Amino acid sequence: MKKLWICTGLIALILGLSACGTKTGESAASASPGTQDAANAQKVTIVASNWKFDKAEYRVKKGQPVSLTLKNEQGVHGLEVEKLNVKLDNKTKTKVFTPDKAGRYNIVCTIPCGTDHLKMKAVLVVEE
Ligand SMILES: [Cu+2]
Repeated sequence: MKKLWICTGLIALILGLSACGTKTGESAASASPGTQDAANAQKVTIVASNWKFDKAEYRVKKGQPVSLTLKNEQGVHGLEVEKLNVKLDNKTKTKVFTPDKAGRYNIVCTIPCGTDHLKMKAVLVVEE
């Protein structure tokens, strides 16, 4: 019986922690009043260099607009979020979209950028 309580406690703790983790992402999207979607969007910036994206995973919430920006810090890279039809490059650096399905979406580089082009991969995690 005691074991069960410990388990429940652990689960509550884990849930609490993950809730905190997502809060930080939300607070980054501080909205300026008077504008719609783009202002309320969860802002995510992906920084690309030779030959990687700055994070392995980028997290957003399902059903809320996402303003996704590509920043080329070194070299020229593009990106595509597979299955979400989001493509960014130096011409289109930011796109606002609303993921309506939770899941993991691969992010790949779309511009043949050199030696380790094929290693440029990350994941957009859309959380419930
Ligand atoms: Cu590339």
